Amino acid sequence: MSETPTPDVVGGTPPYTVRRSRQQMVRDVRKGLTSTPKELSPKYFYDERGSVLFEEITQLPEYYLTRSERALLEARVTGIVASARPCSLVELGAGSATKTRIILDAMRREGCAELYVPIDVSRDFLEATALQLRNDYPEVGIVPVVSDITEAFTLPALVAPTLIVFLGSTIGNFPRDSAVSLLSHVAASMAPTDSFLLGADMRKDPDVIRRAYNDSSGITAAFNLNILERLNRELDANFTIDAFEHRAIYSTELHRVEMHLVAKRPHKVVIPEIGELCFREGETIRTELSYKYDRESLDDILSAAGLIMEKWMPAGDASFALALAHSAA
Ligand code: AVJ
Repeated sequence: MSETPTPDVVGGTPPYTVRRSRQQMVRDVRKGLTSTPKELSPKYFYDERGSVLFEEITQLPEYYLTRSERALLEARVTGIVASARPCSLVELGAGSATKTRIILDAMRREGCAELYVPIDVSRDFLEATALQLRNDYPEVGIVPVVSDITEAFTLPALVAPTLIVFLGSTIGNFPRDSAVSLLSHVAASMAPTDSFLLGADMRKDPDVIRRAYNDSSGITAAFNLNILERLNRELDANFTIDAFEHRAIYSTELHRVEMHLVAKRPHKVVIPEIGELCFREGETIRTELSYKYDRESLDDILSAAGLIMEKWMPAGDASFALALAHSAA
């Protein structure tokens, strides 16, 4: 991990990063909505409202992922910290860092909790998370970094060894090749004493998975539609939200959930910096992929990225798994 202080550290936030990310957003949205089929990156789900809606999703009875991973972490964290012996914890896609506290508590018990670096694309949410963590872990250096994890980012100086964690099965948002390239960056930045912990959702009864993305209280639908509300808020688009409906399907061939927004009627949308977009009735915008794994498919991604799995920790009900790895280099 390169050890130069970065301008994206919250608290020292020059306007440049904000401008850059807005221009990037315009480029991404133009590319996605002028391609066939239309698509939008799931990273744009996570504005303040989207991050709050996702927290609500994690509480839903149908959305088993967070509960499964939390129970697994609670059961295995002592062993993970004993073998990784981390003094620094770096988290990709930290969100509210609720599960991370299980790891920080175990590092504290081991008397080696020096530094926590949460990385997330949602600035406001990350600031709120950091504030809370500073209160609860006054002895730990909390250095949040605002960045899209698929982009190059630099980290503050770390106290070795470092444990890098990527939880919540967010790896599932990335098709194999982009997952491998993302993890290759992680592997390339790891010292021989560093470790990597990956959380991934396992393949299971398709109906269980479908229900997790089509919850009966409609929170996932609101989370999905919020991406259009965000384009209205931030790019002055004129999407009519109820002209679209949420759809989440699970492909048992591709082992992935696909989330879409379906146009209920033919209509036009204008985004000033992009132009006029036409939607046919039934045309969709794909907003997210969420791949599901087994041991082989995870081992394949890790080893292709230059990471060697040293611990395979499936949940008792095989619903979720954690994999601890180190760099092959
Ligand atoms: C945060 C990407 C892991 O794919 O399960 C939850 C996001 N999308 N409900 C997932 C999500 C719909 C979630 N990840």
